[in-house]
Amino acid sequence: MQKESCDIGLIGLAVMGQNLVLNMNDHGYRVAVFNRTVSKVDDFIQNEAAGTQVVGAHSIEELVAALKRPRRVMLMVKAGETVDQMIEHLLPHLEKGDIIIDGGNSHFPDTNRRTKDLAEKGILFIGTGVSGGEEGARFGPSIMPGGNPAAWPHVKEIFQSIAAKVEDGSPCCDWVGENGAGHYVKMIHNGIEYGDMQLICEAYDLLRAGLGLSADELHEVFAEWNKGELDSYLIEITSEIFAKRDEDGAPMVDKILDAAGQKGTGKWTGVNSLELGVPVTLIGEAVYARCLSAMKDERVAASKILTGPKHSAAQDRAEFIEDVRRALYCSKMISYAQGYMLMREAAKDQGWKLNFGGIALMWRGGCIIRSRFLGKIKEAFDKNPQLTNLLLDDFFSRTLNEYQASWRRAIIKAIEYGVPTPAFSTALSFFDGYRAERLPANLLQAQRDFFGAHTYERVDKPRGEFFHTNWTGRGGRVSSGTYNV
Ligand code: NBP
Repeated sequence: MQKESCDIGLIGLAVMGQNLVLNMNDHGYRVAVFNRTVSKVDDFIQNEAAGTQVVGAHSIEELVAALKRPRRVMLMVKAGETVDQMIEHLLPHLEKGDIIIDGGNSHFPDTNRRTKDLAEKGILFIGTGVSGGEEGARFGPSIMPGGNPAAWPHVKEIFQSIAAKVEDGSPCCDWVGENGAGHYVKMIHNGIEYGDMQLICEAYDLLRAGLGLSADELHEVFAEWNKGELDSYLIEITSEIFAKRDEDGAPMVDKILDAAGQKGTGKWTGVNSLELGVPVTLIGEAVYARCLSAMKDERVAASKILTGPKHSAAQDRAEFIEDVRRALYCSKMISYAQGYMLMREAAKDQGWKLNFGGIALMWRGGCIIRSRFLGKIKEAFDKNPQLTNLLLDDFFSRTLNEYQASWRRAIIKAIEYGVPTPAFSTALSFFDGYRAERLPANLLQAQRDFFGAHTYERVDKPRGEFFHTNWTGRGGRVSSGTYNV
């Protein structure tokens, strides 16, 4: 192997790593590769990478020696401790100014820590989200890099050339921000992905319950939806899933056990929303829906004991399908608005300057949540970069106001049918809560003050003045602190 001849090194030859390497190779970059199970290096070079200029290395030392300086090494390995171990293995072979890129789904606090620790050693670290699955990695993913800004000029050209491009040719990749900002935005992307998928599943369940649609009919409905406002990768693949048959000719979707898996990014989003006090209810419900689905045996036992309502089919087929479509679209708007609320709060908390329109553009192509709808989010932030909430943008508010009757009808039907629609329902509750001038929290404050002397503010006094009432006549004069956590 010729020394210092490769543009970039990549460690981790599973599905994402292999496809990213081939993508980089297509764009004229010479890539050196290494994998913990070294036999996979030779296997890759002899098969998928045969005829390319990809170079196989049998040790980290060999990989590093093959790289031009400053060296760029990308990790595409399992997130967590593995990334720290790989960094430890790499460090003795690197020198100041070299760049390590973690392209896995790392948790952003880890990326904050790694960026700082490596900067102290003179190594420039990038933590980047990569989305789009196997096909995205191969032909153009969405790439969300953050970390040490000094590293960005060294990887910008490679990343933007291999990334997906939107209609006008803009790459779905730009600098997100310092430290863990890239992985944070990828986490929100994945959380939103959980939400989108759950919404589609609820639409499917409602259409089955209300109209008894067959897989072929569902294929048609989703294909039709994909031609309009809901045009997106997830609606498109859902339509294709309904068309797929098993070997015996039965719809493949009916052969799959209804117990969902998850790898943690949705949960991280939910936990972060609780930590920052932002009501990201839809993603939370989407995570819980997966948890409930996974309790398969318990549900089967419960189904023998707990009964649901009896119901008849929906009366008007076209109207029902349109109600469900609009419920899905409105709920999706709420989910993205909640995701953006969380990003805004995290940016404040972490000192990141996030470009919200730019993030929508990065998600516009290549990634799993890519959709026509993201163009609307980009437009909203282009019109007003200081927009406090997406729901207040003209397009969003107009659509929600116009579609809400359908959205409410769809949820009423779900309740009548006994079909669980946690995401549709929480979205509508959020909408009704967010637009409420007055919520029942006055009573809640009274309760808190009653039992714990937690104090309350009054409608007839300035904000920030706190009062305590001796509700029973038996309390003392001392109240609790007025801090919020
Ligand atoms: P996996 O997440 O399945 O990781 C497999 C790779 O990690 C293999 O190269 C494996 O080496 C290596 N690895 C493991 Br596992 N433990 C290791 C250790 N202790 N030391 C060194 N290497 C180790 O692969 P993937 O699905 O391609 O994903 C790679 C990263 O990209 C992950 O962080 C994932 O979350 C993220 N991601 C995945 C997708 C997707 O659609 N799959 C999309 C976006 C992001 P081995 O061959 O020796 O076992």
